[in-house]
Amino acid sequence: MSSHPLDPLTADEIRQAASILRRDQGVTDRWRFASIELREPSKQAIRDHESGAAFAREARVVCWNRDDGQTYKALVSLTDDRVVSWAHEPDGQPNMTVDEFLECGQALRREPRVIEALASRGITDLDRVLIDTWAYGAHLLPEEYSSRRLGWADVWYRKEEGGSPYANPVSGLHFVVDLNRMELLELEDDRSVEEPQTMGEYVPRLVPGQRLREDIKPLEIVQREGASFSLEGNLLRWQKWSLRIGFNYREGLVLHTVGYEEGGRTRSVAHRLSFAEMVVPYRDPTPDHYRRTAFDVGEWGLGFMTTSLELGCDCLGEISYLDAVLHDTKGEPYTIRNAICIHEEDNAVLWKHVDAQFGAETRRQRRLVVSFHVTVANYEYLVYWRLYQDGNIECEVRATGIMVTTHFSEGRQPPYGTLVDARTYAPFHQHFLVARLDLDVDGERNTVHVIDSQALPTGPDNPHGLALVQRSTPLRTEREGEQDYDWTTQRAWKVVNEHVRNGLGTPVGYKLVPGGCFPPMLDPQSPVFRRAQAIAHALWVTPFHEEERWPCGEFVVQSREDRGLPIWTSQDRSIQDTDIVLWYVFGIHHITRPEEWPVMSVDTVSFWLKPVGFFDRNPALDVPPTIHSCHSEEGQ
Ligand SMILES: [Cu+2]
Repeated sequence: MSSHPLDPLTADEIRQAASILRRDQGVTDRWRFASIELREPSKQAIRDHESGAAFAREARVVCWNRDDGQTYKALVSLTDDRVVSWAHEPDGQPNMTVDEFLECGQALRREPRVIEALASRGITDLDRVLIDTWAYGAHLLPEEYSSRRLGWADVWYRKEEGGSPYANPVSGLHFVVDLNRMELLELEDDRSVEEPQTMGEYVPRLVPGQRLREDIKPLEIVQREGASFSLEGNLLRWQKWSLRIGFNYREGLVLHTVGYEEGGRTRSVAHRLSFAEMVVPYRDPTPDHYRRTAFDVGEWGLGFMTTSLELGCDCLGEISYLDAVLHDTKGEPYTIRNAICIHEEDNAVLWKHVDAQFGAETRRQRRLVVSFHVTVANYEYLVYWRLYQDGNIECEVRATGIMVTTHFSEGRQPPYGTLVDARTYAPFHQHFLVARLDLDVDGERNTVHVIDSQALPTGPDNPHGLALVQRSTPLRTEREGEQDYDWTTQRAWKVVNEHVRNGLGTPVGYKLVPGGCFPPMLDPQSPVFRRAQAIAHALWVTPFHEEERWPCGEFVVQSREDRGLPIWTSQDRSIQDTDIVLWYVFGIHHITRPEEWPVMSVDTVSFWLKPVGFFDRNPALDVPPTIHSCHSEEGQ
């Protein structure tokens, strides 16, 4: 039973949504369910619920018929047990699914041409072969197959039991597959590169001569009285913060209705925070890599790729976990145990001053962390949303896992990557993340200002050339909302509510402090850039629209162009004093390093949302000292 309109779909609700479509729309066993998710209620419906109104439950479903390849989008009322709408999507190729990934690997392992190609390279133990299937972009689809649902696959090989497949690329061997028929269409086999002797293992027993460090003593996090947050269903409360945890197949973790309590009432900061897309172009035009342009959110789904977390490994201390419920392509629900981790962390000093006469006053900083991890084939992304006692919100992403590598012939290393092992390089690539930030700063009527620092020229009022001012320019339309980072002005963006003033008389606001943003560095004509125009800017601002959720378009598998942000914003709607959504593009410009082989230590990027005049003064003055001596009045 769901107890709040924002709770993710339950297993029963997923089952019900699928069975309604089987009953009423002729969805048969030849169909696949690509996605079944909650249709989230409107802000009004949430407010109505808070004043006691009943709420209805609806599911959004995307499914397709494998026989004719046609895609349909449905809206299903679970409350009324009926189909609300059913629409054919002639140009829609649904997201890739885990079932297809697994079935494709199995089908190819049974395929005589594949068995023969592997045998000719001395690979006969098929249990040690890993076949990774990737999605295509429309521009690279072979013409004769352009109407099909296509995957292309590369091949990896475990040299020994328990060994890493990504240690050993089977260079030059690729398959093109019809995913609806699980039929091998093309086999590309270039054996011109001889396999080098490499060592790509990271599990200790497989690393030659590996001795583990012996000088690490246990570090334990103990909270004898338990953690200081509470979790009732999906409602999370910690100190003055409150929010609801959501989860879906595509964005994975979603934070809803993030608020901070002040003066006995909850002040809204954000209605919804999530990752709406991730684009990973490999910047290597050689035959092994030119198709490698992953849209990890739109093609695969961060939810579907979410992995279970383990206490003491992924999270340390007093942890609460939430499970996630998703579904397979038959519409059968399954549970990802411990999908979301919630815990508190000590984060060194929050504030401090040493008074010459009376000594130090020091407060330790706590933060509440809500996190989840995804594994997308060779790579993992670890996502941490952190709430701080002084109203700050930090969003951190860590990339780890195993880099894609490829072999080359003696003396022929391509310039598009870094040498990491014998005749082996790791291609350069980029990870662009698009955070969807539906901020509601003290209500829905918000305006974004671009904030630039500017040094004034020397003159009569500024004889020493010291004057620094801040230019605050409201962004009025979607065109103006297309923003790039400017290092020379230390640019940031502030979301203000002109209708709510703080005690100082200025409008309340929250600032997006950019981090980890970089330009796309792509030719405007390059296929991946045409499909991912969303990465052209560091920030986009749109007026809230329920159907505008996916910045590179809803259907990015085999897409030809970006049907998300560039289409929506071409209307050049007003973004002033209205309910707005910020789309922040950041990530990792990954120039690979030898130290990232054979497994990559986390590469970390983050951005912050910080209150600017949201409070009248430091809201964390009331944080108590942890021990007596941190407090000067009694600590002398
Ligand atoms: Cu990377």
